[in-house]
Amino acid sequence: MKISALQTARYGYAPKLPAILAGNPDSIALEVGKPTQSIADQTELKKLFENTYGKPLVTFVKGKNPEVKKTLRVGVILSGGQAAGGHNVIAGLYDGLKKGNASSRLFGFLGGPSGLVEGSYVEIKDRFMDQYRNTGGFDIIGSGRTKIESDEQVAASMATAKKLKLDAIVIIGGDDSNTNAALLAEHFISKGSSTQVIGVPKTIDGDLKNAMIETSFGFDTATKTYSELIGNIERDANSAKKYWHFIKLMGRSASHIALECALQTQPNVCLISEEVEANKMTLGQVTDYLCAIIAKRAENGENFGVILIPEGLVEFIPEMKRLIAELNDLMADKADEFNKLSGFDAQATWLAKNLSKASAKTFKALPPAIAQQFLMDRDPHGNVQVSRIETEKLLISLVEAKLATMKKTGKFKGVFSAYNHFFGYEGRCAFPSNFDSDYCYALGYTSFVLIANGCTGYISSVRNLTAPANEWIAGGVPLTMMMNMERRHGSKKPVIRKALVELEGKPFKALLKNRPTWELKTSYIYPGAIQYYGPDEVCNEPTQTLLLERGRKKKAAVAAKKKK
Ligand code: FBP
Repeated sequence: MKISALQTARYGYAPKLPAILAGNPDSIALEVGKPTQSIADQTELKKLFENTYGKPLVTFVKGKNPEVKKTLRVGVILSGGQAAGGHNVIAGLYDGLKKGNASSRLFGFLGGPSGLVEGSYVEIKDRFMDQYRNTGGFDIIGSGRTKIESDEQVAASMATAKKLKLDAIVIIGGDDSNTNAALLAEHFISKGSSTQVIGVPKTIDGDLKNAMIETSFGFDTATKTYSELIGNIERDANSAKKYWHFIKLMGRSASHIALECALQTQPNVCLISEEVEANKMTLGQVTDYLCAIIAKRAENGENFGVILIPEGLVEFIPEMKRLIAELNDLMADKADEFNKLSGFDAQATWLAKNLSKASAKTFKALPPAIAQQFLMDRDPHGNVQVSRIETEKLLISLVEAKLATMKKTGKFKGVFSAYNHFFGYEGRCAFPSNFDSDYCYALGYTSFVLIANGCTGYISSVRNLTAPANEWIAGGVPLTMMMNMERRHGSKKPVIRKALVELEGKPFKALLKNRPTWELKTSYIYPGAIQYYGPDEVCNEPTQTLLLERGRKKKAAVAAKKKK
């Protein structure tokens, strides 16, 4: 098989490891913290997670632990959307297992969680693993979005674990998949299975984070890839000086990706869904805001610009949010009736009768092509598939209409010509940046250490990420600590809380501070492509979000010298 020169070169990249993981696995001990609490709804969650609720935080420290030398049999699952670095999580887990004991074995479940339910797997061995080191994608074993929920699915998963004599299963996924990992860990214990379950924080969306999980893997590579593309478009816009580019960016509900890309590229506008919601902005007000900037730039002779739109925006506009919530409930509660309707016209007539008056009006006002996108199948977790709603096109059509009115009254004197873009899939399978290569390998290795120490119901945690990799801190966080109760598919369910953009947080404040300048004065930054070889500031820089949230950590040795 022919492979690219970069792929060949990346096979030779040795991920940097935290010092604690660099030695022999039997010299790692666990420092066990105090029992933990869930972030909310403690009483309900305690009842639901009788066996796994409230476990302590664990941190790896130097010590002795000959236990890690035992032979282990582990299964691994890639769950949900692709994120750069997944292959390295598996590589870190594989190398850890083999370092602990060369007879340990790793099985990869094919096609996501359904591979566990159906008992479809492949054994990962040296040659197979080596083809995927430091590469993007999830093609090593594939991924999927099946949710292991029903009693039958849990029983089938247990049967697979029993057949393969699995000591543990590692689930590499986002908030929903890690919620699934927590449920599975609990089910396994309550049904007498000794198979442990460990989660790994994956998602380009960057919304699986908290005090102990500083970022999810894939966010770094995805935002750098999109920022390269945005920078290229900015330079084109500033050269041609005749187009407005409306760029929707993946990220589901949270606007972390859009915000990070804005900090990297300084576009004219970056909408932040969480801010739109806080200010209760209607779709009309969002349109007015964009038109005001377009008109002002036109006055300066600049009939061009770049606007970033977070994928989940429509979910945060009050009237749209209400509409989506009603649609979700209706499509779940009256699924039989809804599924019998043939064609959009029949659906629209049925919805006009079943939606509230306000939502029916909102739905009717949408261009039919966009309205249809609101009715597409929900994902297995009951979420509307926001990546399929063409918000960028919707905004262009609303802006066009408004500017035409403004032109008549002399409030807009420029010309408006727009292009729409959607960047999502372009960034999920890029070669992982050095950061993601290192972080993922460390996360995989950490899962091995957690398993070898008998942990279950934990998520692998690697922290202190703005310090050099050898100073990263590794350990485990109880999954129940990150949970609360939320409404899904029409009823209350235990879930890991999504981290949305904090309006009091430093990344958003950095945008706020610069916004007035970026809106009117062309201030674009062109980050260029991800670099894998070269000086630190070119190829090892973490995201702006991480740097602003955590602060830049100096090398410990340098910091100690300065203190003296
Ligand atoms: P995860 O939450 O599973 O990591 O998915 C991330 C994501 O890329 C979202 O940003 C996007 O909305 C969604 O997946 C698209 O899903 P699909 O790959 O099924 O089209």
